Amino acid sequence: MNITVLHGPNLNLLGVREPEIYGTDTLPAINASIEKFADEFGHTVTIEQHNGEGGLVDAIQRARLTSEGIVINPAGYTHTSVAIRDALLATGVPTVEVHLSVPEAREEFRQISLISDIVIGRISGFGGDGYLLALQGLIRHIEEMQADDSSGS
Ligand code: CA2
Repeated sequence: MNITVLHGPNLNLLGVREPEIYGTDTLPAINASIEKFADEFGHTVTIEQHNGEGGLVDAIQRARLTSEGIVINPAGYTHTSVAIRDALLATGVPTVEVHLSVPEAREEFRQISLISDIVIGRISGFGGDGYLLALQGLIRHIEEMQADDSSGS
């Protein structure tokens, strides 16, 4: 199966700024570990990073045609974007939300996620490893859905 992995605004700066919050791994290094992990399980990934909300919305819409699942870290848009929420709802592709840090342990404006109630799972606080945990859970979820469908129950 193919999974779309989406990184939101400023995550291209990972490893370069604020390592005390977001760690020292760069985005290319995290992406390489995601590709390796998917490949080991016989799956493929489409990975994109967008600084703009529209780019993320377009990528979510494309995922409907290309992917069985979505892993997304909407970064700052987590707390503000009705458009990303609407795109995920319209697309209907099972989605896992990832955060490198634990937003709930930080400023008050990070306490709200506009997508947490529409995703199948949420991983936070494990840095770049969170994407691998999300992939593992999402692949298992999709395989179980496919097994249920083919058993006719
Ligand atoms: O913990 C996360 O993964 C966040 O989604 C990261 C966002 C933040 O707005 C969310 O509240 C939590 C920020 C991403 C910005 O990434 C940077 C990386 C390096 C240097 C500066 C920013």
